[in-house]
Amino acid sequence: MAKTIRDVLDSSSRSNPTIMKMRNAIILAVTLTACTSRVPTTAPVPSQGAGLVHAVIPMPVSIQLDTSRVFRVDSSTVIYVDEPADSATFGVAQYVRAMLAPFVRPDVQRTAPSSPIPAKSIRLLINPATASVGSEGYTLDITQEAITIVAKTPAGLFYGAQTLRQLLPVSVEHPAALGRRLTVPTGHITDTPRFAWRGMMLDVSRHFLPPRDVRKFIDVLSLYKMNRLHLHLADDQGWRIEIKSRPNLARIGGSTQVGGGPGGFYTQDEYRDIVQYAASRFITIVPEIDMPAHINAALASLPELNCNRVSPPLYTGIAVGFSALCVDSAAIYPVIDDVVREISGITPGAYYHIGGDEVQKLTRAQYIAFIERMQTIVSANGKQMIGWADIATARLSPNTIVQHWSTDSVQLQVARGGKVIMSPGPKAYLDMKYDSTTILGLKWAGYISPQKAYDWDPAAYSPSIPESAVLGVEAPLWSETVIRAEDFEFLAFPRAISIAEVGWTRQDLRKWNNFGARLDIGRKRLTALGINAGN
Ligand code: TNX
Repeated sequence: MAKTIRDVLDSSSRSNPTIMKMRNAIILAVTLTACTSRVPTTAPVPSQGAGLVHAVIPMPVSIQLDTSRVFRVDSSTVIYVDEPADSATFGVAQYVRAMLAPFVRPDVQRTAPSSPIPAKSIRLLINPATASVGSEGYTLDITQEAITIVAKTPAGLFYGAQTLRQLLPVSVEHPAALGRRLTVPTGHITDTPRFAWRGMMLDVSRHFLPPRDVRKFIDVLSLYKMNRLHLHLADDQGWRIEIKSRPNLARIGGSTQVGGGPGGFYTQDEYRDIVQYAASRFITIVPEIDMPAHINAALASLPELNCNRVSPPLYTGIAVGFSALCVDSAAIYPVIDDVVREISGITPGAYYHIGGDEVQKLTRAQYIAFIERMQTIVSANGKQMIGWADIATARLSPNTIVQHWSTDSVQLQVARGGKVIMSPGPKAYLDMKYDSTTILGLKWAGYISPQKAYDWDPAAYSPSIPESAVLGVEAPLWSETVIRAEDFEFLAFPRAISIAEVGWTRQDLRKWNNFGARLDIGRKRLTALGINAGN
């Protein structure tokens, strides 16, 4: 590869000093690649005097670019998918068309795998033989004549398209901007994620976030190749999902929020729409109904969940740990069965999150028996159980996943060979303030700058959690202090993007200085997308 690029550059650069400078920068990048690793990787190399060669986040495994030659998207550009293309592949092609509108031709074309495509085209190709990039990886080839994305799966194509998007000028995010020129440097990218689980959590209980704002989060998370959105759908302050067999849960439990505002909940149709929208961007929705504590909204809605059969009032403060289901009462289990069954029925993803954190009102034996019973219920509904790592004290089945957040029992999960999602408070909690001057947010886990959210290795964070146990990373955004969508965005971005690169990019390819420089351009992209980034 290096030799080919060098040959091409040599033939065109001698007579032109500007091209000569670029040639040198590119050859330096390619040479570093060859020196640093057996797998072709390009350490981020600034081009001479011109800042970064590219600002792609997360950093791909291997990226080699020639910024002196470009592919230009224009009104003759056609998007092709190779037959047979399933609906997901076709959906990615339409996503790319919408991303480049109004430049490209409006119809996605289908073509036979071996047929030549016209110049100036963008081609998406599923090739099961691209095994080396795994189920979410891709290769992206850009010449002056054509752009080709190849992957094993539609998800891989989608991530290739996101890399293409970030190689385009930020103005790609401004369809109405005048005088846009959509050019992409030529080059070759090979990419695959480090971790399978790259997620964010939205706490829509403490403050409700309407569906359109959740969709905006989905758009931005998918731009950074995140693939899980965990929705914390119930807590003391609000129950946010319609349960048809128990309408009071949402009607009463969803009627308020922290501070006493109006609350809200998703109807099942709205939830289905969110799930479907997320799936079109290769994000799996992970629903959480926190139990047996963090449950006051449900206790206030259904008297039979309480040991004295009397509902407490709705709660609008921010204390934790004070509520609990009456776990020894047979009356609560038909309700739980209904909840798990209905939510599982509208959730195509494999996971159901039971919460399980911060229980103060139950004995250890009651807690463990409850978690084990939940495991049976969740699995009877065909889902894989997840819980905050407090649940690791129970006898968990091998495929139950725990989410590490603080001083929990994660080491018990590791000891039994189970998987862990890494959400350590001091690194990944998006509800922590950036610094002492941040108006929103909490600070119990410390201040978290974008650099602090970036500078950690999930496989080395805790001596008791080896890499083999780490399924991936997730950044929770608890919403005690955020009310409007702009407030959610203020705490989420850009730190969720730091976490996106922690989840996707190999540790040896991550350097804060380089990420910080790419993030400066990423911030412009967020602004163009109408995101209220906080730092
Ligand atoms: C801890 S993390 C909680 C949440 C709070 C959050 C605030 C976890 C499993 N529980 O209930 O909202 O801290 O940062």
